[in-house]
Amino acid sequence: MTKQMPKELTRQQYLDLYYYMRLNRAVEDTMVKLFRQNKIVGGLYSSLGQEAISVGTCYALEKKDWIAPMIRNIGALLVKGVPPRDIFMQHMAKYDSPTKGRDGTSHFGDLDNLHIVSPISMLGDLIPVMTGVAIGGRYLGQNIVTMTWIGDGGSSTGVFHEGLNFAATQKAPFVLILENNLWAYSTPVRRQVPLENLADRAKAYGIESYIVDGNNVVAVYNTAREAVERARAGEGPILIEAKTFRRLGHAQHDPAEYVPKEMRAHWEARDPIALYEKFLATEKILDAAGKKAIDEKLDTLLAAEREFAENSPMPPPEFAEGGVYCTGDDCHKIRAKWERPVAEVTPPKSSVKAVWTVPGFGSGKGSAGVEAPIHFGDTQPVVMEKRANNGRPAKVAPKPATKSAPKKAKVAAAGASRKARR
Ligand SMILES: Cc1ncc(C[n+]2csc(CCOP(=O)(O)OP(=O)(O)O)c2C)c(N)n1
Ligand SMILES: [Mg+2]
Repeated sequence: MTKQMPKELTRQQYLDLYYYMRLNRAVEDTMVKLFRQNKIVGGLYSSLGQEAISVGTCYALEKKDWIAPMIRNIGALLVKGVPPRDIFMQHMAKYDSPTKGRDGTSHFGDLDNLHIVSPISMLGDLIPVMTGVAIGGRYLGQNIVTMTWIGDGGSSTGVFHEGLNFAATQKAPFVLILENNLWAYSTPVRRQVPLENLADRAKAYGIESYIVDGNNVVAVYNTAREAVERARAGEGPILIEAKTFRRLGHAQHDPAEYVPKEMRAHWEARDPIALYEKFLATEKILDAAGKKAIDEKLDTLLAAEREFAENSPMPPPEFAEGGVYCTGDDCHKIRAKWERPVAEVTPPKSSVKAVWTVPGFGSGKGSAGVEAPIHFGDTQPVVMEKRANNGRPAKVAPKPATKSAPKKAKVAAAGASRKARR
């Protein structure tokens, strides 16, 4: 399904999308300067030309929702509320950075406040992780949606398929954004996927998908918003393919001379910020004075954030000795934020009824033969009929629950009840 551009945002929302795309680009431009000055430790990746995707998708989430960004999703970090100084310091391995200089690029998260799971470099691995966060949230009655991003290249990893299948069978409230920027390092998408539309990968798992122009921020936002709402309502995971182009090389070291000139020219003429500025001017949402005010706001903000980052010290040398292996509470405390009483969700009482139930994905029998609030192969007959035959009636009735059903059947939980939805 391809989305159009309905005019249904408020003036402030239109302006927010513009501001965050500009901020995304300005933060990355600043980091290119820092890189050239040898102040960035390690590689530097760019989302030039892809800002509409990170910004438009993350802007569709609510504060309580969870994201796990990848290397080209600085825009999503900014929309979630990460200050530019943290991004600068993280790339510069400074002592005041979120990881205190122990890790680089965007390898940091914020589990307590902003609900950001740190990126995992192994492409695709965030899909099962964010599926887990989604079903964990559902179990705890949080009504959250989780989101992560994957590239065209990453969509060919095994874990992409395992993860999406897992998300689909669990009806996880999870939205996956597939940024098809036509290149994976120097490999063109045509050479690594025999599909015109990568959204078609969703068909293998019986889930919904959308295709959207990744350079049109309003279309991206509207599509993501619809997907997020559907996932939150219990419809299961949704895949969105955003079609775009990687304007720079894989990272700063890569001049990307393998990209045909005509292809580059075609996409440079479709810059998402320039296109959006035209739209905002036509719709009389942003005039020259408004644009100048945003220019100045960004200049002031980034000068201050950069100064703070540059003045932050490097970690003391002896700091390198610690934290290699977690030593428990003196390293970092891991505390679950239970929204249900701990006793209720841990053994021996953990088979208590789920807060929500997803229609068609409800209770089954646990190993003890009693009703448990989760299915592990103990699915209701009507569900099996639908799934096994693409909605047509099944010829064979599904097997009843067996005694060998795993013990875990009692522990985890199923989905969302209408009661808990907001
Ligand atoms: C499982 C795995 N294989 C290989 C790599 C090395 N690697 C990092 S980025 C990349 C290319 C990714 O291309 P794509 O998924 O299209 O994302 P893009 O860089 O275009 O945003 C590769 C091969 C990795 N990180 N993880
Ligand atoms: Mg790619």
